[in-house]
Amino acid sequence: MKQIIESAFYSVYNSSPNLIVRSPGRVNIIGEHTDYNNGFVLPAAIDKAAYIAISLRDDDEIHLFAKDLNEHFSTDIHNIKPIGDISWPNYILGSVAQFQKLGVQIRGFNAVLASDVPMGAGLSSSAAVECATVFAFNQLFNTNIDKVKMVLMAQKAEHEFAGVMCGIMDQFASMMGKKDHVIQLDCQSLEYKYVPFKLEGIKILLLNTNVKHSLASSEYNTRRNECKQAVTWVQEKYNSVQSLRDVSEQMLDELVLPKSKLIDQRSRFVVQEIQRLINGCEDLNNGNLEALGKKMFETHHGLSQMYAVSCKELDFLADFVRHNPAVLGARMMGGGFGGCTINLVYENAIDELIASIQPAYENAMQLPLTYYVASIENGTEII
Ligand code: GAF
Repeated sequence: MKQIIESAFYSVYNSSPNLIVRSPGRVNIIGEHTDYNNGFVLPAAIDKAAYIAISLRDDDEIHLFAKDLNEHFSTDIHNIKPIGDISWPNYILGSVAQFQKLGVQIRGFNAVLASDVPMGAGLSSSAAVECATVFAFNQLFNTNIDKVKMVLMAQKAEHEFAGVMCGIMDQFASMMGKKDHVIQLDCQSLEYKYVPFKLEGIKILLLNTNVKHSLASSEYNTRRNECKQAVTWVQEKYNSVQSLRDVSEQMLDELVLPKSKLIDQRSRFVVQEIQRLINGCEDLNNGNLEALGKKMFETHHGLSQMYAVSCKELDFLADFVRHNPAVLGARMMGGGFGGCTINLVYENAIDELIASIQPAYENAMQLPLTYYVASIENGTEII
């Protein structure tokens, strides 16, 4: 990839880049829609990544080229604002804007973006671009910002320029990932620990529905508000409660269920999921992957039936593998309404599984099913 992006840079700008940064996509083993509720998540960076090649200019102009889309975009440093018609420049511009907000005197630059993180697959292709850009700027302008602060800047780029009020998980996983480890992240304190995840004979198999329903970002923001509503109702009696992290199912029985069955279902899923992750981490520490896998299926059920962020394509894939003894666990992953399922599968059974699930899915959904065996890699880095 390094050579490909270097030569693309050369052919567009007729010079070599000062810097190339790689920032990966992510998977999440368990703990979905818990990050913006101050709960825990268990993500990891993977072997699919966004790459940004970049050089500073002597003037104020910004020139961007997205190699995979063969699209150019230009603006200047006095005019950095979200743009409406195409999305990819927003991830870069939103990240650069964070440096301007800090008062860093930035200059114009030329950049080429390339990525093998499939778009719309729920693998955080946008967080990868944001983290790559923030990391590159920190390097180019010697701003010495620590990595967790850079994660927060990348998250702000998504909020302010893409309009998705995402939690911290995706940017954290992309920036902080560590080879063969998952990150057990407390999204309230941002304390984290790396847990080894090198599983003998077991692989992470991603099955891509190849759909991204248009509801995805509007429903995401709606779920956030539904969770907030539940917290507000609980706070009427328990005023020390700050988020769903502090809420129990008894509190929901008492203060949310009587008011709204829908808000109860949404918030109950989150309360259960936070606990499920804590128990799942114990399973992982005890090497009990069967138990962890069962919890992944429970997560899928909750995301589909209670949190209502699944879709028929994701449900098809999770249901298809549910009773397959070679699949320890499976569930939809990420924000929902399309993208991938994550499956923990015995390596020697993958070919057989693909041979049966691919035609079944394509026949039922009239869509292609693609798949990736993901390995866990390091987070954002200069290459
Ligand atoms: C998306 C968001 F970007 C994350 O912050 C997280 O909320 C996830 O959906 C759901 O767990 O990927």
